[in-house]
Amino acid sequence: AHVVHFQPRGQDPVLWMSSESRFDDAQPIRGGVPLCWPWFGAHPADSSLPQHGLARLANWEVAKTSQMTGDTTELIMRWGDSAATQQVWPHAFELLMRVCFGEELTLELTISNPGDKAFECATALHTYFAVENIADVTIVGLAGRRFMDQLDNDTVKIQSGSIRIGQEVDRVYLDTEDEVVIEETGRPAIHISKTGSKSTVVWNPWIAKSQRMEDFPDLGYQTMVCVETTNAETDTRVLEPSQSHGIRQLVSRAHPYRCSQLARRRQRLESIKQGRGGRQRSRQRNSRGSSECRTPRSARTNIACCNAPATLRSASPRNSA
Ligand code: TA6
Repeated sequence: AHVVHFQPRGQDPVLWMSSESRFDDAQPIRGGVPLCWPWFGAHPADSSLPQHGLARLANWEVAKTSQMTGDTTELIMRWGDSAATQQVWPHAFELLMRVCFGEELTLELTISNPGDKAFECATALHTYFAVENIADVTIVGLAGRRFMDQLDNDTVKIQSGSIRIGQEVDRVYLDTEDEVVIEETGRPAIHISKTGSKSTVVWNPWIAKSQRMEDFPDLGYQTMVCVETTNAETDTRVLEPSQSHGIRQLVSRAHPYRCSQLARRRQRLESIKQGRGGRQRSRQRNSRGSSECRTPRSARTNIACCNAPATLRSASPRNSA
């Protein structure tokens, strides 16, 4: 149940995929949206177990496909416990992954406990976003939030303002249900909203770690950033028998049509200013104080946003969808 690609028609891919990723049963796929469950990072007690849990290496089955209204396609994948999983993680469970590909990408993981004892789990929709140049990126929405700095012994710090990335960053932001926006100069912003999650991870491996990962191009850090919707660290969830928990991430991108309009208007203003010392007009700015490309609802309905069929892989090369 690993989304490997999402590209609205006429736009650049929204998700990043390593050109050196493997697509075999032994390795996780490097890019798209890996599913981390039932633990995040290294296993708390046994470092020999797979990093980020079992879900992203498992074979899921297609439970349902349907064409919804407009251009949206729904896919539901299922995975449950087995003798093999019980050996590693001794609990009954069922996971349903619902993905909707349309003008926006919706990922919704529902975790259920059909067993007779409670379990605690961590989850991450470990999403790799594609950017043109990380140097031009600003991540907005986490100002003032506390975060655990995974590169500094999990020291808890406070985010001052927006996030710019000029080195390795590996942070778990805590107590946040905020929408996060990936802004990039001259490109449509990517909006990431969520439910069922109070922690958000921001990761970029930068140079040295990129070179250490054999399925990651040495310069790959320049064109990606992970913003992950998670239940991690202090946000893990306990499911009592018969309980379920849903974690959901909605990814939308301002339509480039609107962005190019704004860019043209900005250029005209600049040339007027330079040419005739023109009146300084207030620039269109959103509430966060930075200009943003957001397609107004009306513009969206006027522009065909047919989406190229995204590709989803059920974590097994044999039955990629
Ligand atoms: O989400 C950030 C992180 O936990 C980093 O520490 C880094 O390890 C990344 O995940 C990728 O992990 P992976 O196991 O996919 O190489």
